[in-house]
Amino acid sequence: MFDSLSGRLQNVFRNLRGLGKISESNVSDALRDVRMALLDADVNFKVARDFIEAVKQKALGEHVVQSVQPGQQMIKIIHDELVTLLGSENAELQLIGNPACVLMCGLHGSGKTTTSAKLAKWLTKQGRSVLLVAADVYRPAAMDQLETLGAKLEIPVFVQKGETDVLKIARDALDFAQLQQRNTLIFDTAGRLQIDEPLVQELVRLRDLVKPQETLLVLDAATGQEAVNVASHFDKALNVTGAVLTKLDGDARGGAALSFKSVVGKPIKFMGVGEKPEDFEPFHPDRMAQRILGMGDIVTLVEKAVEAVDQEKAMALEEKMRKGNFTLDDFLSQLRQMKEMGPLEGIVGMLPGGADMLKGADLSKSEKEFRRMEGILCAMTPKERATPQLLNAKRRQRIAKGSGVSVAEVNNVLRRFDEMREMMKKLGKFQKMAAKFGGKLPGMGMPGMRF
Ligand SMILES: Nc1nc2c(ncn2[C@@H]2O[C@H](COP(=O)(O)OP(=O)(O)OP(=O)(O)O)[C@@H](O)[C@H]2O)c(=O)[nH]1
Ligand SMILES: [Mg+2]
Repeated sequence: MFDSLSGRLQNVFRNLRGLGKISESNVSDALRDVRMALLDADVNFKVARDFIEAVKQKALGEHVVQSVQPGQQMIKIIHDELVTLLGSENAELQLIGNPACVLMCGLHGSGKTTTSAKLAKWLTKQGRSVLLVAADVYRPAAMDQLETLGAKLEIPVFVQKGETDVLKIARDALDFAQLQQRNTLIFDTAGRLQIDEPLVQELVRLRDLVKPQETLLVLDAATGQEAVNVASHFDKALNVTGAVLTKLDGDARGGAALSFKSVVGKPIKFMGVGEKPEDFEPFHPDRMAQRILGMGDIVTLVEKAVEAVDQEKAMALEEKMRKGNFTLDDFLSQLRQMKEMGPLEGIVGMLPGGADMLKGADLSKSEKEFRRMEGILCAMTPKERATPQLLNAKRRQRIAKGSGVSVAEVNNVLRRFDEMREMMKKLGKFQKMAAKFGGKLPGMGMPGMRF
């Protein structure tokens, strides 16, 4: 799904990650690449232009959060804007009334019949009693196709073979639904190669008769920008309530998905991701943005980091570490901050590639160890934490007793602390060096994240 767009944006992000500062010129460079990627994905040029402008305004205007690298912040801005572009939130179907009617419309081959069946299955799972209505009177095989699909899913299909009056079919279907106590009707209509007046007129008459709560435009995601023109036409004539994007499992470049909401102003409600009835999902703009950006859930991670870390403290800590003044008190507050960010598994899972990292690791062990370390550190007096040299054998024994562990474990924590302090001194030097080369070390202001 959107492989090419995804790959290009991820390249831009790779460069952005190392960004030490957000400035007009480096933002412009990155955004030029983003714009090209969008245009190549067949996104409407006005949509691409507005998108870039919005990101730029935010990037240059945004208060820089100290604990997050500027490049990462920029990635988050692009992500958020992409979510807005895709529609912000999942838009649910509004099916009030009994019966509730759904009218499917769209071009020839866009997936109306398949989607009608998928939606029928989905709504049946939600507890609705659905009646599929074969309202395509032009293609002889169309009614058979819907009938077969309905039979497979064990969902009734209203068919009047040979009938050419769509309005008559619709009236009879409504009567039949009442008789059979079906509370939801899905009308599968005919498609055309191009949108034309007779088709539109027929759909308008059908709509006026059945008064659907939902008029869904079925859009083939592979159609690119052209899909947006089609969508505008359908919307003008029928005032659609939303779209279903189909064939997202293919090599769709993404243009239709990314342009629809902002050009037509209606939400994408569902997506089709395969030919089978179960290849169908509600459309979630945020999840889609994350898929396109292929970034795990770095956004949530940045948000959590911003919430959990007191920024001034974090900076003071970094300073201390560079100078080698890191104390056991600092060690303790680091442990606690990490705990505030939530379970380790959650944090690692959100990092790009984190899911792979998690496969072999036993993080519950690390978490237990964290807790034990915290217990040991808490059993020390503030004076001992500030001046670890005070910790002679007698004091270590007292601490072990106080925290319910062996002296060896207390020694172990202290050894790790020493190692960490050493590592940090080195890291401080290394960070300075890396900065010279434009690189940046991971850790987001939280050194000591070792799993
Ligand atoms: N891979 C994939 N194929 C799909 C999807 N949705 C529909 N198709 C396929 O697209 C083709 C056309 O689907 P139909 O449902 O017949 O399209 P239609 O809009 O009803 O076509 P007409 O009635 O001729 O206008 C079929 O071969 C479907 O199996 C999808 O989400 N993914
Ligand atoms: Mg059809």
